[in-house]
Amino acid sequence: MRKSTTATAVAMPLLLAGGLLLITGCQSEKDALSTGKADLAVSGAYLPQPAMTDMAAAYLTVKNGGGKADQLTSVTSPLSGDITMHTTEGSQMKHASKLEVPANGELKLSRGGTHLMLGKLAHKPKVGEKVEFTLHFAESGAVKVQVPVESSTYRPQD
Ligand SMILES: [Cu+2]
Repeated sequence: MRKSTTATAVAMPLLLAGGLLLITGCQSEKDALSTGKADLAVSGAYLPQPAMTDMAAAYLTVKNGGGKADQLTSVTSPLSGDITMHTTEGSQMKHASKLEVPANGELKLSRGGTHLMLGKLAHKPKVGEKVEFTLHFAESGAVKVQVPVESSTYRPQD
């Protein structure tokens, strides 16, 4: 008896090579997350009348009502060709190359804390005078502020 072997035809399923093209939308997550913009407002600015003509300090608050952080990167004024940003750690002042203005938050400059330091004054500022400052922000660009000169002992009411 002859054993017949029947070739079993194995039907190979034909894999359609044409893959599905996943059509992905063009909207990027990044766009969706950065819809917020920095929205800055400067308040409470003052410059205590300095005792000397070579140096002064100035204080202000920058409020950010927007959903994106910003950074104060430099400050200029006709009163001083040498304005730097300082933070205070303990009794030491440290130079800061930029100051963060958090999203939906504020950057507060105050006595004993973060402040603007003005050197090489063009003249000695007097009480009642207003000094123009230009604050330069990374996101929001230049913001001009008129800063009143107050008495040397002036303290803002919070
Ligand atoms: Cu300082």
